[in-house]
Amino acid sequence: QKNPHYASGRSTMVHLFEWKWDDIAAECERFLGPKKFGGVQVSPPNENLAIWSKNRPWWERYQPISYKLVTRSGNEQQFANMVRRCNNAGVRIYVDAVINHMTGTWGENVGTGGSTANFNQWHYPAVPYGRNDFNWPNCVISGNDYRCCPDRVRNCELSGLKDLNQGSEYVRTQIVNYMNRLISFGVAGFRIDAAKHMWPGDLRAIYNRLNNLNTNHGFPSGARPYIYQEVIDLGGEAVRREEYTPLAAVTEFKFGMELSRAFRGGNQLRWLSNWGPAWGLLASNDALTFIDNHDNQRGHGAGGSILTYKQAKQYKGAVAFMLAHPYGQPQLMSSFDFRDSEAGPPMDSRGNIVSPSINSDGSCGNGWICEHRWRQMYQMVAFRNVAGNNGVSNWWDNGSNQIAFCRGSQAFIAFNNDNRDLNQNLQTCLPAGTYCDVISGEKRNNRCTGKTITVGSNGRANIRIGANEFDMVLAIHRGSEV
Ligand code: AAO
Repeated sequence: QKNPHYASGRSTMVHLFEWKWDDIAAECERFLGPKKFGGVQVSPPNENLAIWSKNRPWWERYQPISYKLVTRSGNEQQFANMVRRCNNAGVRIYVDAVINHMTGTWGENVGTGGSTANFNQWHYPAVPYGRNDFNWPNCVISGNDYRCCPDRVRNCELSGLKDLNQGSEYVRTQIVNYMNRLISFGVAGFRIDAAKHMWPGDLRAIYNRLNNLNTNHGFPSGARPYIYQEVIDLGGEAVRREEYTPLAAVTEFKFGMELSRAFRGGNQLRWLSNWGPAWGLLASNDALTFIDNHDNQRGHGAGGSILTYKQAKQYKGAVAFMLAHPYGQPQLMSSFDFRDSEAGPPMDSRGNIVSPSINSDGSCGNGWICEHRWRQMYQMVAFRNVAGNNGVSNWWDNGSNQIAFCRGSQAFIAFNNDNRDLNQNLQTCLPAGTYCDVISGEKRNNRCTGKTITVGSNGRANIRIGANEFDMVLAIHRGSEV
């Protein structure tokens, strides 16, 4: 359950946060497929409580009211159609599975598919769940519980969200049926929301009952769903991510925290020469890696000073390092523009999500950031695909914030996060030739719209990145020759 089952030659997924299914299907065909993205994490597809009293915040989708596939992103038929079209484009779909809990208690009680619930009775007739299906008597997790009390983290409510008892055979069956229905539609795996708040033994029982991936969607027979479990563990807590790695992969929150720190200037880039488990990170195969996620980019979850699209130069640097380095299974964040931590996606006056528009330069409009459509992002996705399984070699640094390395004889990258220019003759490990820097430009009709780099017969090249340039990265690879 640690293999994402990407189509061959692909390596990176993107979280299309709050996108509609029809838009994702189109994006797979017109952009993600051609640019060789591996997959998409989609927002929770099951019915949630519509929270009008908070003007439809993004987080209403983390309050399930049933397992019907009806949300602001679309209905069941649109979901199935999206998975089919994306798989045909070589792009896998991963579902954010909210199985720890149902809703909180609210004064309004109609879901995105029209279902209702009686929160005070723990009654969700559209599943159906009743009080016996929840941990009882109920209690709410406090900040201190994270340090002292693993049983309270698992058996009490996260933020007052009604806490399902996954130890119950009936509850397990509802969850397994929901996930297996998604597998039958062709999804390749799941993000397990709030995995920290469920017992590993219960999760194991659920995972074991999941079907193999659907061979009618191009998966090999016997393929198990890819599972990455959301466990925030920055150290010092009662629940540890190592309790979950025997089951499946885990979201590695230290990854984005350390890289954000370094690219903000809080730690010299030269220390990244041994990036990986030596930094206290999980084994590479166990780690789903990202700089920011939908929570911490807006101060939820393991918030703090995480880089986001709002600090674009440093952010692109951190993402480029993530994609250039072989460690982990990377995920890109693709956001809508937000000013406060609660605001929902771009929507009209009736609460319907407004689709991203695509500008003539390929960027998005209508309030969508679409980081994945930034040249510096999608060209690094291609870089990672070309770098393949090669390790890091020929590490160079200037003793502070200028670094460079090769990925075998396939690809070379340099970073300058110092306030002085980088101007060095460096070993690129590439065959002699003229290469197009995929950060400052791209190859179009065999011409380069950005910097060109001349690699000599000894593999060396003059590499320059000015301290005040738009980007701090320079990257070349096999296939970027002009
Ligand atoms: C909403 C309202 C609430 C209301 C509730 C019920 O905001 O006021 O009570 O409804 O009606 C999202 C939103 C929530 C929202 C929820 C439901 O973020 O605000 O609540 O939807 O609509 C914990 C969990 C982690 C969780 C994270 C947000 O462990 O699983 O909180 N993330 C997922 C999703 C997220 C979603 C849910 C779960 C729920 O990604 O989008 O919530 O489905 C410590 C712990 C962490 C803990 C954080 C926050 O972290 O370690 O496990 O995350 O605290 O409580 C430093 C530390 C770090 C620490 C952090 C914060 O960074 O190093 O360890 O500080 O103290």
